[in-house]
This record gives sequence, structure tokens and C-alpha cells, in this order.
Amino acid sequence: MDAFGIDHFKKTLLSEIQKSSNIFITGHLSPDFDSIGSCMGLYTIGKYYGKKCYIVVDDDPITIEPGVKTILDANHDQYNFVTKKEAIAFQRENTLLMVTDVNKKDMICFQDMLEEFSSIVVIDHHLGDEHSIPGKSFIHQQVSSASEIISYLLFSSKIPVDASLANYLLAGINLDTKRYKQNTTSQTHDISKQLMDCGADIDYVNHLFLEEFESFCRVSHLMINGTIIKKYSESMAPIQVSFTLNREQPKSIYGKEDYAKAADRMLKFNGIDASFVLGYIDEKNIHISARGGKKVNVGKIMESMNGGGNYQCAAAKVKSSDIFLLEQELIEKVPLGLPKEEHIYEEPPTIKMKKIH
Ligand SMILES: [Mn+2]
Repeated sequence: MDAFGIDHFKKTLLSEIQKSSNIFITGHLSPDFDSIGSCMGLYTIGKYYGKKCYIVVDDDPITIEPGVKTILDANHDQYNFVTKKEAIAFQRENTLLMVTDVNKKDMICFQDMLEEFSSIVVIDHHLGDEHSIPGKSFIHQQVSSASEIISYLLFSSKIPVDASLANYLLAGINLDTKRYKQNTTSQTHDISKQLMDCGADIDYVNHLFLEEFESFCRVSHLMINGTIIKKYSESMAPIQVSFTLNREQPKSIYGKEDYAKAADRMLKFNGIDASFVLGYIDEKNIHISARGGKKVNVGKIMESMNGGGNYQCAAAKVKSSDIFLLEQELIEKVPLGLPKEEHIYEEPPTIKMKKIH
């Protein structure tokens, strides 16, 4: 049942584990269910072969998504979660770095010290390119999630999977397949069944996906009180773009997830063709979440600000101490993502929203 050649990679992985003195395991910054679940699966594999393992999560705890935070808090006894600084104290000559659910150098906390590891293993389901982390890798875009790959490795190695690990791996698969609506194969379903057989509880998994009321309020407040809408053409169906930021306390810091949620939600309103949400992620850096579609290619706009993505979903990180200036720059760059015939306005007019307390 090895549709993607994972068995072949498994031999490499085991030999790297055996050669190592200890193991650092990390996923992408801003961990999600797939990233953290697959880290915990790899931890279980490393432990099974008698190695001391550390899962490195270096994000500021207040920016970690609540569902992921729940998992971290519930498992401190069983898993060694450490920050990058804490991990470095345990670094040895033969420390193996395992990276999961990501392959780009600038998306992991060890980006500045990769050459210090004698061995790196990368397991991912996103497209690789010239910025990929060098190492022995298994990267396959047709596999639904990193959690599916790690589950396969666990099951095919006959390593015991307890019910809570099964839950987290199932949550990873649920997240990345949008609840089995995309990127699934028969292997995805087969692995999900095996996770259920290990005691995964779909009610628990569903519960992890529930949105916190507090987060809903925070995002709603940001949208309602911080959004302006600009009109970019005067045709029968004008192109309208929303710009959201905390205008009362522009220096406020939110988690990236909040910006992404606000941008997703703004695009659901009638008449909004693209949405941009701007805000600080630390004192010096502003994150921009962008959502667009056929009328506004947000990928092109974000590329012009050194970010990336595709026409529907893109983002950028910009060093700036003036969020309003950055917003103005963005307003002026939107035409880069419009069809040529729509470049009409020099300064698009603003539609203001009513303030709600
Ligand atoms: Mn993933």
C-alpha cells in the first residue's frame, strides 16, 4: 500500500536516526495541526529507537493558535517541547534535525544555523524549490499532509500509536484536506481508518477545530472598526477592495491567524473583490494577509512587496514603523493586480464603515 515511495525513504530515515546522538524536530513557524501532529509522530518514532528527542517550537506563546496551544499544554509531560534557545544547549555534533510540514529555509526557526547540523531530514507535502532546506528529503505534493506521511511511517514500522497521538495526526489530515474535500487518496482514508482503530475520537478532533469566541470577537472588532473600502473602477460592476487594520491602536500585535481569518471573512461579503489585512506581528514587522480572485490577482500585488502566494491567497512581511504609510503604498499598488482596462483611478475613493462599539 505504498503509493508514494515512502518505504524507500523509511530506510534513509532509520539510518539517520540510528547515526544520531539526539534529535531536534521542528515544523513551520506559526504551527498548525499538521505541523504539530507530525512533529509529535516523529518524536514517537525517535523515542521508539531510543533517542532523546526535542520538539522545537520557537513562536511567542501568545501568537500560537488556540487549538495548537491546547495540544502543547496538554502534552508537556509526555513530549519535550523546547524553544530554540533551550534546544541549542542540547546540541551535539551528531544532532539530527528533522523538519516536517515545511521545506523552505525561511519558514523554520533554525534558518540561520542550518549548516551547524551534520544531518537534516525534511518531510513535507509542499512544492520544493531553490529555497528548500538541503538534506535527505521526502517531499511529495500528492500526499494530503505531513501527518499522513508520518502516520504511514509509524504504522508500517509497527510503532505503537496511542489515542491522543492518533487524534493529533487525524486533526492534521482533517486540516490539510479541508475535511476530506481536497487532496485525498485511498491512502488518506486508509490511514484515517487506522488512526480511528488506534482510538482517535472524531468528536475530540471536531472540538479542536471550534473557533474560540474570544478570537471571533477580536477578529470581528478588527474588521468592523478598522476597514475602509476603495473603489477601483466605475464600471457597472465596480472592483472594490477592502483594507483592514487597527486604526485606533495601530501598533497592536495580533497572531498571523487573526489577520488571515479577517482577510478570509472580508472576502465573503457581497461586492468585495479583494481584501487586505495589515498588522504588526512584532514591534518592527507588519504582516499583510491578502485574499483575491478572478478580478484582483493578490499574488502579483504581494510579490511587488517581496511577499508571495497565488492570485487568491497571498501574504507579505514588511519591516515598517508606519502602518498607515504602508497601507497607502498598498492602495497604490493594487492596480498591479487588476486587469489592464481597469486602471482608472489615481486615488481611489474611500467608502467608510460606521463605527460600532
Ligand atoms: Mn501540512
